[in-house]
Amino acid sequence: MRIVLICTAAAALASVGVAASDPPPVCTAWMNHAGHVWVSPAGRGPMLSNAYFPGWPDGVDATIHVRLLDQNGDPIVAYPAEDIWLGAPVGVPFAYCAGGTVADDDTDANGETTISRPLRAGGQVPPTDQPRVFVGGQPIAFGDLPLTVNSPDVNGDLVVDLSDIVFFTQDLLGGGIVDFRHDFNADGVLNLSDVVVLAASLGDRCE
Ligand SMILES: [Ca+2]
Ligand SMILES: [Ca+2]
Repeated sequence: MRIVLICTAAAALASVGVAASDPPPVCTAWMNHAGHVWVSPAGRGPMLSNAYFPGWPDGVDATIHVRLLDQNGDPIVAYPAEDIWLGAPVGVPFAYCAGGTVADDDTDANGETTISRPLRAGGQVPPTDQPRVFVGGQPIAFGDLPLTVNSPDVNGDLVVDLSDIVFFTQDLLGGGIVDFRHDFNADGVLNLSDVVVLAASLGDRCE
């Protein structure tokens, strides 16, 4: 039987009169380093544990860590990986394949797991937004995740095809202003390195 875990902010519970002595499960997500990844529906992009960050040519570990504790502060062990995934708030143009952004493993003895594998996804999480971890379908209330995402699937329909290339051409001819959505390696330049990613990803779709 699948457990449904509702991780609700304590402040929100207080507002509806739930006693402070009966706190909700505490679900936390964090990253030890900010980073950037490009993603494709086929999972062709880099691992979060080897993400891009300006000035760090060897990559950074932008793994997302998740910890689930119950009302008593004890770890929630073996919570299923497929019920923990990375998404984004409403309005952020980030799309993902079914199961394409789930946790690496079920939660361990400390109630912890990670999200580090290449995401099977498309669209963007621009610097003005942040992704969000969902547990049992509910967004984790407390989580600061400085991760940006872009994709050769620019329009986020989870297929990389000619309709996406149109956007690239627009950006390339746009007067030298690098559009975030096509600077796949986050180096502030739109050049052959980014073209290579787009070309290699043509035809990618969810499996
Ligand atoms: Ca597309
Ligand atoms: Ca670039």
